[in-house]
Amino acid sequence: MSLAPRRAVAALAAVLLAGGMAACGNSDTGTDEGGSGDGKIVMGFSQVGAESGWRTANTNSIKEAAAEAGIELKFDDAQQKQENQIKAIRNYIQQKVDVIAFSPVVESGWDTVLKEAKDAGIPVILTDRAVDSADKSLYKTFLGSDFVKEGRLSGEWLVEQMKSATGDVNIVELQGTTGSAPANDRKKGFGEAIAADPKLKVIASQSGDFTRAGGKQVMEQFLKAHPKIDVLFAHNDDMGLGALEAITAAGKEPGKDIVIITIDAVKDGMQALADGKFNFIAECSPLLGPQLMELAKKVHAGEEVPPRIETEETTFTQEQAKEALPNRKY
Ligand code: GYE
Repeated sequence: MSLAPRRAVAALAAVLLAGGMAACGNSDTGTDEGGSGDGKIVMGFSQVGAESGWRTANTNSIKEAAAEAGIELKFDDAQQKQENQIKAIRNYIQQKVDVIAFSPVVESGWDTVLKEAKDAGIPVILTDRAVDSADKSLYKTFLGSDFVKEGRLSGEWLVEQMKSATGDVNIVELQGTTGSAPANDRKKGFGEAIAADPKLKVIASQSGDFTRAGGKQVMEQFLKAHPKIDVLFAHNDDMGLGALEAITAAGKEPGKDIVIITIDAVKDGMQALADGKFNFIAECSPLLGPQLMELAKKVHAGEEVPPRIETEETTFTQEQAKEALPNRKY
């Protein structure tokens, strides 16, 4: 008997609360229509930073695809800092966005904030980089490359290339951001592949943080410390491009005196490959935007999505780079 009035009071309170929130500038009235209030899906995206040509192409792809898909995008650049990403994700949770997507700078340390998103009922999509959380229910899916494979393909090419070489082949490795999935996985894949030939030896391996400046600086140190360097394996084009400067300054010819293998295949990298300064690139596609928006629509609609979606990629030799370069979009 007292139920009906109580319900009415509750409903009134809800209306007042929603009205109050709207007055405070929060456009989300708590309906199922999503955060924008006009029926548009709202996505909060936390980007790693702007450390490389790959990242710039990735950011452009996400922004363009969101506009095309009619998804309202809230975008944050974390400047390569995990704490900034966690802050951005917490903001998105507070703003009650419909979907959170992010490219985790490192693999570890996400469980708490992912749990907060889950408890708030906001689905999370990982793009580009993976997390090491044991609880896979903390995110809906992971869209990105197989970094182990990229490293392995790079290593396999080198094994083939050095088949008839005599004596030790000294390799230096420029690693990506310490603790990031692509740095961990590319190192692993490459290491496993070159283990097939005991004369292939990694004599130095250090992080250049995926940047040109980092690549140049670390390569300078490598060149000073090691008189005989036969091969450079750089975890991305940008570090390889930075290293080119150090190699030339040391009076060596990149691509001839030192064989250079990189990953990504962005335009500047492909140009260096076509010019004979790089020797091999394993592709890593940054154009994840369209697939990400598709996934966002699906998870928002409550549809099932596969837990892992892999990007399709290839590899390039110098000849192949010359052919592909004119049609390269990024
Ligand atoms: O290879 C590198 C970028 O996570 C796959 O991050 C990405 C990597 C990419 O800075 O250039």
